[in-house]
Amino acid sequence: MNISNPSRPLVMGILNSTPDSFSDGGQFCSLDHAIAQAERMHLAGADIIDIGGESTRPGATFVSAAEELDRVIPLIEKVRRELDVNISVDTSKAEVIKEAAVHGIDLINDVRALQQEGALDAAVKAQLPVCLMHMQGKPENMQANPDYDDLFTEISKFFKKRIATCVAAGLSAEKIILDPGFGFGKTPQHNLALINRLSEFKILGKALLVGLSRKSTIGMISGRDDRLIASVTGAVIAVQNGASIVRVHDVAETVEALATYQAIISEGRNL
Ligand code: 8Y4
Repeated sequence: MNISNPSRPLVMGILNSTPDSFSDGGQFCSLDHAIAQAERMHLAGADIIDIGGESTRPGATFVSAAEELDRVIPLIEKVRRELDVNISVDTSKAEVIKEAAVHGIDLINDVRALQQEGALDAAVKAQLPVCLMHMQGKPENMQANPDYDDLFTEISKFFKKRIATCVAAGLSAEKIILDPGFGFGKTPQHNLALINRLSEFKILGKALLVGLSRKSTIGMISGRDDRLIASVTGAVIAVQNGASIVRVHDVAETVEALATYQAIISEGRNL
């Protein structure tokens, strides 16, 4: 399967590797917990497991490269060894890209679009598919006052510039995936417009990735705590509007919803 040009929509399952959050005296450490979660997502039909060691939620605190490596590399190693699934590394750091590439990952997922020191160089050397995401501002301040002259023009301009820079540095154009960055320096209205008019980015000729799962804009729609139905509905509409990859927490539910969508648009030819 070609991740940056897939023949069907792919589901990327989110694996969080926050250390110690599930430790209960060594009986069931965070590594075991994360592996079990990865296995569940794989069985539920995830095409890609996204492994990250840095929180990019609004206001999250800085994580060093050493800390990120500690969280992410053991997980990558174990998932690679135990599951036949694509692995993406959610990172912006050159050191993490390099080390993850050594362990045979399949995709670099960078919310900072390879703009951090050394990241582009590391990605070029790895020759892996890359997801370049748009963000206005930085995680620390991005939700303070999101502001656009024209949302789609500004994001498209950013994409074109990053594509040009990355290709000039030696990244292969066919390996680039674009992501408008739902929730990253956007108001709820911006976020919903991005999904509604996602197809406008297709002109750039790249696969599109969208991550809206359980984000606060999604929570505002139903007011429910779990955000499940709103997340799954949003994922289906993103795919309908041209997303090639959806990044989700609820893999089983999203896979079922996308199978339903596929059955309808193929009028049952897939059944
Ligand atoms: C609840 C759960 C509320 C999670 C918020 C969140 C994206 C991404 C993230 C995305 C790509 C997040 C790493 C933020 N979002 N990568 N990463 N696209 N490509 N927040 O939209 O999930 S982290």
